[in-house]
Amino acid sequence: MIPIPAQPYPYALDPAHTALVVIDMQRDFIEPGGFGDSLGNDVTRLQAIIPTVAGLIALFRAQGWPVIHTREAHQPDLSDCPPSKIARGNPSLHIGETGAMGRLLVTGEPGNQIVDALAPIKGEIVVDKPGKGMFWATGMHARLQTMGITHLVFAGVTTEVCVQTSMREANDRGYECLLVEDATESYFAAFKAATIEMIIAQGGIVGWVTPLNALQGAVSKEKSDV
Ligand code: TIU
Repeated sequence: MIPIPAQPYPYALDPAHTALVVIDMQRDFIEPGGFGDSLGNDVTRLQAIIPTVAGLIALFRAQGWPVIHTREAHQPDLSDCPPSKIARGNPSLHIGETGAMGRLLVTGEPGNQIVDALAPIKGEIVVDKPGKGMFWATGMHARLQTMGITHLVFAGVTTEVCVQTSMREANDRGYECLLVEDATESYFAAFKAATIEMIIAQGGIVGWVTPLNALQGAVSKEKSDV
């Protein structure tokens, strides 16, 4: 086990059984003209974490630990999108309608892709999820169990929506969850802060939180000690 300095107390990272989950770092949430923009959000807030997420992915790739990328994505016929989700939010464009980057939140469209700077490489898992959480209707739990994964490190957007939902789903399935706090962002600074507080409250009721440099430092120390 590699002890990672974290809140509310050190996280024991199991190097043989840990995967990184990068949630929804898609153009639809991060660039103008996508789904996030259609809901009235300032999408430029999310762009700032791209270098930190890239550093986190690089750490996992260097160790040979699994990297999983999720995308919030619906089938072109929207058969996997509840009408309630399409109607929600009084957006300028609805899910499935055509914007500057193609049809919003539809698989295969330019806006639905992960931003170029964080593009998955061969061998990494890319999961299309119709909900906010990574486990709903994805088969991910069985897949992770087959891989022997017990520990999940989280990054991505948005902190209080898809990241928190996925972390809570993972926590209920028995995974030990660590959120990298400078590799996640929200359209609302207060919601990011509140999410972190909620995760670590009550002795880590949902999991642990740490900055990237603490994770990098602990992993490189472990490597130099052996
Ligand atoms: N709207 C918002 O904050 N987020 C989402 O709709 N999806 C994700 O968080 N990926």
